[in-house]
Order: sequence, then C-alpha cells, then structure tokens
Amino acid sequence: MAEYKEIDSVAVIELKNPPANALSKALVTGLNNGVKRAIDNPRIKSIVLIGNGQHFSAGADITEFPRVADVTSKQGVSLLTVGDVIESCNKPVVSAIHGVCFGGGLEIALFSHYRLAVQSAKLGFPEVSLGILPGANGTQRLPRVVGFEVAMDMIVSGKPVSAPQALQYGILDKIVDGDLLTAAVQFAKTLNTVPHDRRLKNVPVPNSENANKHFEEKLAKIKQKQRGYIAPINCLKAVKASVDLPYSEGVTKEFQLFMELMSSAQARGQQYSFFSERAATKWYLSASKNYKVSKDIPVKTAGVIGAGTMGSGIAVSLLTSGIPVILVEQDSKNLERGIELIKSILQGGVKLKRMTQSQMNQILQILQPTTKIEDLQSVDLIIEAVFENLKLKQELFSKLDKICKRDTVLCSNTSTLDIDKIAKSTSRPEKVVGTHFFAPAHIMPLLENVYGNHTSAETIATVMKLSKKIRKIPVLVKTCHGFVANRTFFEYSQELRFVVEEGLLPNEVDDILEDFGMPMGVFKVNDLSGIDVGWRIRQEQAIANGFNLTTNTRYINGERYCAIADKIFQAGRYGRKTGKGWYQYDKPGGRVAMVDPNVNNIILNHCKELGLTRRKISTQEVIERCMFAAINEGFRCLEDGIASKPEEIDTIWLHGFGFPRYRGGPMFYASQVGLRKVYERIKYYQKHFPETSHWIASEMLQRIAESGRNVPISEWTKFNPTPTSSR
Ligand code: T1G
Repeated sequence: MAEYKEIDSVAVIELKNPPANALSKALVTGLNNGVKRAIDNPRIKSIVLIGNGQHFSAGADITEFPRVADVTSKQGVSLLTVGDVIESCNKPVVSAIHGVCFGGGLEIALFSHYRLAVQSAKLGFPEVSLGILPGANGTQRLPRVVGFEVAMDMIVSGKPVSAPQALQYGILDKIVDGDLLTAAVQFAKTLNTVPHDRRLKNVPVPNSENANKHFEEKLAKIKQKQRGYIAPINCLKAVKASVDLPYSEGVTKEFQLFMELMSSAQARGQQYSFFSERAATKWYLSASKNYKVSKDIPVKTAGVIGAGTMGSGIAVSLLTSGIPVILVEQDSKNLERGIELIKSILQGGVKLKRMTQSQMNQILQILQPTTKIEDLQSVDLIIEAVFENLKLKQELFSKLDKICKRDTVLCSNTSTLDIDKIAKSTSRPEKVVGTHFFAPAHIMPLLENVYGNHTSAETIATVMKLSKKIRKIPVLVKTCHGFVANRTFFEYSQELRFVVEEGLLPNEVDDILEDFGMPMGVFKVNDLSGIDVGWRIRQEQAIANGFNLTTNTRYINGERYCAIADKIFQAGRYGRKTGKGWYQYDKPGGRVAMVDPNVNNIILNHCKELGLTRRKISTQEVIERCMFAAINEGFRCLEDGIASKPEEIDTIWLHGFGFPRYRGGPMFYASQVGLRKVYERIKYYQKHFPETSHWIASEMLQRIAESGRNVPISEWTKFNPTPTSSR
C-alpha cells in the first residue's frame, strides 16, 4: 500500500492505492511504517512522499467512513498519528505532488516540511461537499500558510486551486518540470535540517487583522446561498479557530466541529450523493452490453437541430467542450436569433471570467449555422431539440435517416416521448437514443440519457461518454412516457396542486419546499418553465387519449384532476416571461416573485365553484404528500425497469431538480425516514384520496416494508417483483 525505496540518501515512500490513492487504513499504516523506517535508518537524510499512478492522493478513504475513529482517532494509526510523525521528524520531508492532492492528501502535504508539484496538479479541501471538514488539522494548517481569507474561501467552497495558484499562495515551494520523482529527490538532497517555521504548527496565521469582518460576511453569504447546509458553517468556524486560538486548542475545536458533522444526517446524505453519482454512470444491460465492455463512437463533429433556448444551450455545451457544431434552423430569422442566444451565453461566460474574449471568438469559429438540414450528412452525432411533438420528431428523424451517414447517432432531446416511437421512423433504430437536457442546458449538470428497445450498446456508450466530455452527469434510463425525471416530478407537482386546491396558497407551499431545501418552490419553477408549456402538454395528452379537457374537469377516467393551473393559463398568466403566473413579477422576464391577490382569487373561486371546503394543511403533510408520491413513483420506475437502481433516481433529482444534496435524493430520503413508515403513510393517503392512483403503493416498496427488517438501499432491487430481462 505504501512502497518504500531508497535513492542514495533519500527515502521515497510511494502512496499506492489505485485509482486515487485514497488514504485507507492500510495505506496510512504503510505510510507510517515507511516514515519510521526512514527515520531509523542513519543513511537516510531526507524523505520524499509521492503518489503512484495518476494522483498524489484523493484524501481519506470515504468508503471507510462509517468507522469514524479510523480517520481521526489518536488510537492506532490514523492520519493524525502519521501527520505528527511526519511533522516532528528531524529529517526533512518533501511531498511531491501530481494529479489531485485533496483532503487528507493535502493534510499529509501540509504536515510535510516542503511541497513540490507539477504544473497540472490540483490542490484542495473538498470535504465540505461530503458534509464534513478537513479533520486532520487542515483547517488549522492551511490558514498558517495562506492567511485567514484564502483558507476560508478554499475550505468553505471546497474548490481546488491549480499548482500555479497554490505556488502564489505559498502552499507550494516550487513547481517542477520534467520527471517529478527525479526533481523531488534532487531537491530533497539539498536539505539538511528542518527549520522551525517549516513545522506549520509553530507559525502564526498571517493577514488575520480583518478575520472578524470576513467571518461575518462569509457567514451571511453561506446562510443565503447554502441555506440549510451545516458543513460550510462548521468549516468557517473551524478556520476562524485558527485565528482565535493557539494551535493546540484550535485542533481540539476542529475535532469537535468535525465530529459534529461526521455524525450528522447531512454528512450521510452528501456522502451517499458522492457514491450515487458515480454508481449512476455505471450502466449495465447484460454481460455483453455494459459500461465496461461496450465501445463508443468518437464524436468529432455534432449537429444540433433547433436553435431555441434548449438547442442553443445544448450547442454551447458542445462548443465549449471543443466539439464543432452545425446548428440547423428552418429559416434565417430563427437561426439568427439562435446565434444571438449562443453569443449572449458565451458573453456571459466572458463577463464571469470563465473564458476570455479571444476564447469566445475561437469557440464561435467552430459553430456553423445553416438552414440546410442536408449539411448534417457527415456529422457523427445529431441532437434534435425541436418542439415536443411526436409527429414532428418522427418526420425529422425519417429525414435525417435518409440524409446522414450510416453510423451517425441520432439523439432526441425529448423530455417525455417514447424513444421507440421516434426510432420507428428510421431504418436505424439502433442508432436512436434520447438525450434529455435540463434547462438551461448549458448550466444544468444532468443528462438523462434514454435507451429504447433497439438502441445499441455502442450508441449508449457514445452518449454516456459524450455526456462526460461535455461536463454533464449522465444517468441512463429506459424509455417510457416521461422517463424517470418527469414521471417522478409529475407526481410530486401534481400532489402539490392538490394541496393548493385543498387549502394552501402557492407561496405557502413554495415556502415549505424551500425550507425543506429545494432551491425553488414548485410554483416558481412552473412560472419559470412556462404555464403555457404545461397547458399545451396536458391538452395534447387529453386529445391523444380522446378526452376533452376544460377548466371544469375534475376527473379524467376516474382520476382526480386539478384545473387551477388551466385557469391560471386562461387568465393569460403564462409565467415569468409574461410577468405573471402563479406569482406577480417585477417585469416580464423578471425574477422578483410577489404574491398576487388575483391568483389567490382564482384559487378561492375555483374552490367555491366546486363546493370545496378549504382546510389548514401542516408542513409535515405537504412534505409527505409530495415526497412520498414521487418516491412511490420512483419505486414503480424500478419495478418497470425504467431505472435500474435507486441511485439513478436520486442523481436525477440532485442534478435535474436541485434536490438538497444533504438529503441525498428522494430515495435516500425515504431510506432515512424508513420504508415501513413511508409505506404506511402511502396507504394512509390512499385511504383518504382513493381517486388518485399514485397512492397505490408500489409492490416493491410493500415487499421491503413488510420484510420486517431495515433493508439497506443497496439491496432494494432484490425485492423487485418484476425484474426486467434486460437488467
Ligand atoms: N475515497 C474512496 N474512494 C474514492 C475517493 C476517496 N477519497 N476518491 C475517489 N474515489 C473513488 C471513486 O469512488 C471512484 O470509484 C474512483 O475512485 C474514481 O473516482 C481526514 C476527512 C479523486 C478527483 O472528497 O474528487 O480527506 O466508482 O470516478 O473523475 O480531512 O474522485 O471507480 O468504484 O470520481 O477521475 C476528501 C473525492 C476525502 C475527493 C477523481 N476527498 N474524489 O475523479 O474519477 S475526506 C474527496 C474526487 C478527507 C480528511 C478528510 C474524485 C477524484 P469507482 P472518479 P475522477
């Protein structure tokens, strides 16, 4: 786990725990033994610590986290024990860094007396995103190198810094070219003793005069921007302790704040999220079709059809990842509007210093706008982002099938339509796949990729690989109406409309959801996506099912229906874009949502007309109803084989809907509430709302709940009553 060798008078200890040298118990013990061996050998004058493979170290081994004591305890070999051994060693210790040097890895480096790195290395403390803080004295050591403000920013944000930036901050002593080991050994040979100030615990925190002011400002920002999260606050407090307390007391404070986080439900949720995001990318259809064995087609050029808001955002995602795009619109007016949209998105990036003006100009060089669909004949992959209408998409795919080279992958950015029905219009159904982007497409991290019954493994591998290339978090699901995202979100939002029909006002519901941790209440989301959009979808569905939907509709085939949204639409309130929807806005397109008495009147009149008596509804009922409805549908997606594991559903909610990371996702939330309780409450709501079929409990949920034991989330799928053959 830690390999020891000697090069002349220098001991080299190589951290070896692929793929990222996570500091497992075994690696930490190996490191400790290596350093002690070097100390005991009189021929050795200095020590180099270096990572094997691609990284120095990704920090503590998160898979070992339930055993908290392993990370910090003074008993046995912990990071702190080995850290003390390194720091107090009289032979100079040099950390030689490449790849990532994160968390506990950076703490090891800060215990070392010198730090060298290659130009491409990245250093940081990402612990906050796991719901914890750097618990091996990182919060006390980093400020002693970089000062209070920079340490606070790095530890509270969790964002890594580049090697040049780290050099500027003083974290690194040197950036080296060429072979890192050779350079580090050469450097180590020039060292004889360890000066007092090379042991960071001896050094005061520089530039701490304005620490109180910076602390207060940061705290206010955290409370506003990371509402509900406790880790950033504890991170901040721990860094502040480095200024307020002597080192020995600061580390005690850090330990106390660390333990508080480590035992919190939030940390469990955030750590689950880390692993579920990774699990979600690992798709498996069969032994010969899965992420390990299936090869992708390299996407060197792409086409995007439709230059509206979605199409433009998709084009930007591709272009900024270096993929040349041919952008197709039906006429020059729409094309021009799309180009302007793309330019304004890129210009926003320049303003935020994410790119320079010249980089923006280079990006525009690889954009080829056209009104001729024939120009797409030789691209590797096409993403269609036209209006959500099956017939329109079928016609388009049929045309593309005739125009494009045989191996072009044809993707539809549909959010609901059955991929098989679109694929049917081509002679290459194996090349047809769904790529469901979320708006705004250049920002939202999720990409819900959807395979149909004929989609080939090669096509799936291609879109999964492309997703990563364009910096998205991909999840693969099977086709059905609405896939996982919209199927589960539909039940969530429908239940909330019922809550409004029964007694609460939209702003009251939104407040509850935002307190729960959603970035935006469902009615504000609805205003953003457009009330007209939802109305059109409902109308089209009704027509397709031979049903006439009116504002008096209360039931569709015996199912409860709430027509308030249709009445909001009828009042010409289409959402933010018209300056009014469920809320009143400061201006059309404005962001400031205000309660509008006219909306309340529409709701109250609706209830009066239907003779509905409104009632008080508790926060608990609101959360249970929307979350449990979504969770039940999540279980149904698993039963139907639309999702293959709960982690996929959770990743979709985290990155498609901004579900609070500290709650892990709806399925993880269910596991925390307890499936027995979830199941019982679903049965309770079914009794009270028999005309809403989403309260019929999923069989899989029922089986787990009635199993009489606390089944871990990783074992849920074993209870699937109807496992699909493809899974
Ligand atoms: N522990 C265990 N496994 C880890 C790991 C870690 N720290 N980091 C990565 N892995 C696994 C990951 O699950 C995946 O496994 C594989 O490595 C490749 O990762 C005391 C308390 C290092 C930049 O938060 O940011 O130190 O899915 O798919 O895109 O204060 O992983 O293949 O089975 O992400 O190249 C703080 C988290 C720990 C770092 C590589 N450290 N990791 O990214 O590949 S807490 C972190 C990352 C701590 C101390 C504290 C990234 C990466 P599998 P990957 P990648």
